[in-house]
Amino acid sequence: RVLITGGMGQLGTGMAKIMRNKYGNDNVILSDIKKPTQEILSQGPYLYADVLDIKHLNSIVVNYGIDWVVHFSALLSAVGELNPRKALEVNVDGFHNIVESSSFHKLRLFSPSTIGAFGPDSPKVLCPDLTIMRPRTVYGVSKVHMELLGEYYSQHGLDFRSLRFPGVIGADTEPGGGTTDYAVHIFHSVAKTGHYSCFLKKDTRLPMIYIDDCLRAAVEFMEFPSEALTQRTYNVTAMSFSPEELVEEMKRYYPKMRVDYEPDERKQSIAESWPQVLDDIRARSDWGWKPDYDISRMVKVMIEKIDPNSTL
Ligand code: VAH
Repeated sequence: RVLITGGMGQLGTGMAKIMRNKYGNDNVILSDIKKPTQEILSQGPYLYADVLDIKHLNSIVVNYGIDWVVHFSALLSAVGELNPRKALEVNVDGFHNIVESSSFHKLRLFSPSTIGAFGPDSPKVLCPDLTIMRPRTVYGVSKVHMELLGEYYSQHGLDFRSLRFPGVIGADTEPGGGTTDYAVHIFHSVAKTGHYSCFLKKDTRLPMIYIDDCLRAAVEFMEFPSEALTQRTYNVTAMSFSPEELVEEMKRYYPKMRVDYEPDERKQSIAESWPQVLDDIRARSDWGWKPDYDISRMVKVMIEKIDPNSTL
């Protein structure tokens, strides 16, 4: 049985869908502190779970016979800078509870990390798994802490696994408070109005991944035999592009689309502190990671989903 925390966020419902297809509906429990929609409720088991309450987490693990935890609860980069205290609470205290409960009950724990764990001193291009990590955001600091603590517990028996995801792009659910969110918002805005005002400069290059690849990576990685992994934390990536390169690709479907660039100072400086291209060679060689979506396939499927008429 799998427990997914942060179930109402960008990745939770998609993850539940994939895992329910594989392991059965009742074997995947989605949880959050938010009230779910009727649609989410109708798809399978849903629970209130506050990651800040370890007794409650322990009671869920025991009462529902949980074996795996997929821990998605976190505040993202941009929103974390607006409320660092809250970000520390959810991302650090919350993780302390999750890692403690997972270790005590001998669970397999997946907790995503991010390109945000890197900082301006990390290599910009082909940033490897092992390198200088001096993030400048509270989000990044909390994720480095999460990686290190997970790896520490894994020396003492916990089956901890983490992937450093780039910006995740998907049509069904929207990210909340991230720096890479523009690459999702642009599709909705252009479909509605033909226009988008971008909060990053046009040449800000960042690593990205389409949500199906991202979730498949997480499931394949979680299913991989523990002994065959040579590390507990891996980079994964699929593509890198700047807003203007994304616009170029979208113009094949929307030749008349207009984009203005009005960089948000905070988000711009966060984006500039991150690598532009990740090196995920270890994920590819150790457990066979391979993305299916490049920029043109991602743009095509995003537009087909969000604005089906425009691709006719
Ligand atoms: C953010 N999407 O922008 C997140 C992320 C790739 C960075 O973890 O904050």
